[in-house]
Amino acid sequence: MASNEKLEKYEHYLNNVLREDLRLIVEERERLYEDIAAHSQLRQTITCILEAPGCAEEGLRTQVDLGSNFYVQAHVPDTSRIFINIGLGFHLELTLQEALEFLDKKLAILNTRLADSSKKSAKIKGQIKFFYEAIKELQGQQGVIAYCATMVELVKSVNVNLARVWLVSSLLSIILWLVPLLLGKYVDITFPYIHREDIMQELVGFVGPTESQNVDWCPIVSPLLQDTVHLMSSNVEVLPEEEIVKKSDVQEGGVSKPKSCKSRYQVVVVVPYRNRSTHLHQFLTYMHPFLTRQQLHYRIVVVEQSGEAAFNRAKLFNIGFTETLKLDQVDCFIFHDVDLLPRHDYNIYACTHNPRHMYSAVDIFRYHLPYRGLAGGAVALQRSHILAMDGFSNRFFGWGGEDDDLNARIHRLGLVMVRFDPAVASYVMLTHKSETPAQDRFTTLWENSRKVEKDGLSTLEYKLIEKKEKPLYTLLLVSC
Ligand code: NGS
Repeated sequence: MASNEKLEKYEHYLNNVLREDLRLIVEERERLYEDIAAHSQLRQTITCILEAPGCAEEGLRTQVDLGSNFYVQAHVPDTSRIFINIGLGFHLELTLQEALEFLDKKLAILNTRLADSSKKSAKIKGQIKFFYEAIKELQGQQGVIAYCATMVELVKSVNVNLARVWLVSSLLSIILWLVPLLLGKYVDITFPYIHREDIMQELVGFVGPTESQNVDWCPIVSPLLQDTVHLMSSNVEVLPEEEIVKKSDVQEGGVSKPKSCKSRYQVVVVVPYRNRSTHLHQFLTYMHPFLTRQQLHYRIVVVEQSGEAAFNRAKLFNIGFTETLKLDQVDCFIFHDVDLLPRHDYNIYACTHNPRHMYSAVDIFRYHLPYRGLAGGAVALQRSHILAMDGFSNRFFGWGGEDDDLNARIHRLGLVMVRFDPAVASYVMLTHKSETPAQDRFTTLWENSRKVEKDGLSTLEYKLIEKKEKPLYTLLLVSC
C-alpha cells in the first residue's frame, strides 16, 4: 500500500473509530462515577437515619426541592421503610437494613463496572498512542520523499554545479535529522506523562499475606488525601520522634498501615544514607503523615553506609532490597533520596505496571527536568523487575552515573520508565552542598554497557554491621 494511502487509512481509524470509542468509554465512566456518588450518598443518609437518636419515633424533618431553587419543608413520619429505585422505572419498598444490603451489592457491581471500563479506556489509549506514533513516522517518511523530489526538481531546473548541490543538500539533511534527535534526547518536550485521572488505574495493587482479613478494602482514592500543597524547602518542619509516632500510628521499624481498612498497596521505601541527620529528621517528619494519608501499608528502611569508602548509592539500594526481603515478602520498592520530598498527596507511593521515575518537576530544576532519561532521586520498581535486571550496579562509588546505568538496565529488559503528570509528581529538594562528581563514572557506565560479566544482586557483597527496628525506620548499618 502506498504510504499516503496508509496514512489516510490510519488517520481515519484514529479519528473516527478509536477517538469515538474513547469518548463513549469516558462518558460511561462519568455516568458510573455519578451513579456511585448517588448510591454512596443515599447509603450515608440511611446510616445517619439509623444512627440518629429518636428518629424512629419522631420521624424525619427534611426539605423537598420543588425546582427553580424553591424548597418546602416536609415531615416523614415513618422512617422505617424506604422506596428504592431498582432500575427500569421500578421502585421497591425496603426496610432501611434491606436498603443498606441492596446498596452494598449495587455499589460492588458499579465498582466492578468502573474497573472494567477503566481497563478498556487504558487499552484504547494505548492503541491511540500506537496509531499516533505510526502516523508521525509515515508523515516523516513523506517529508523526506517530498524533500528529495524538490531537490531533484531544483537540480533539473537550474544549471548549477551538481557536486556542490549534492554537498549542500547532504549537509542540510544531516542537520535536519540531528536537530530533532538532539532535542528529543536533551529537552523533555514529548515525554508521555500519566495524567492525574489515570493514575489509579496505572497502579498495581500488591498486598502481602499480613494484611488484615476481616476489614474491607480501603477506598480506591483515599479520603484522607489533601489537595493543597504548602510545602517549600524553606518550611520543612521537624517534630519530636514521639509526636511522629503518635500522629501516624507508626510501629517499630517505621511500619504503618491503615487501621480501619485493608490497604490496597504494600510498599517499602529504601533510603540510602550517610551524615545527613537533619535531612533524615525532616524526611521522616514529612513522609510518615504523607504515606499514612495515602492509606498505604509501608515500611521505611534507611541503609546507612559506614566507613570511609566513597558513597555507593546503588549498592545501598541492593542491600536494602536484599535485607528487606528477609523481613517481608514485599512486591513494590521505592528507592528514595533523603533530600527529596513529594509536594502532592496524589503522587501515590505504589508501583506502576512499568518502572516509574518519581519526579517530573523539582524546585531546584525550576520544575523542569534536565534530560529525558533522568532516573535519579527516586524510582518505584516492582520486585520482579528488580530481580529480572539483577538489581543495581555495585560499581558506582561516588556521585553520578548509577541512575543512568539503571535506566539502561530498564531498557535492556524491554521496559520503559514512566512518570506522573508534573502537576502531581512535583518535588522539593532540601538544600545541601553540591557533590563532586566521580571521575570514573562515564568509564564505568561505558564498561557496564558493553560488559557481559554479572554486576548487581547476584554479585553483591557487604558487611551488615547492625540491623535494628527503630521507632521511625528500620536501620541497616553496612560497610560496602
Ligand atoms: C547526570 C548524572 C546523573 C544525575 C543527573 C542529575 O549528569 O547521575 O546528572 O543530577 N550522570 C552522570 O554523571 C553520568 S542532578 O542535577 O540531580 O544533580 O542523576
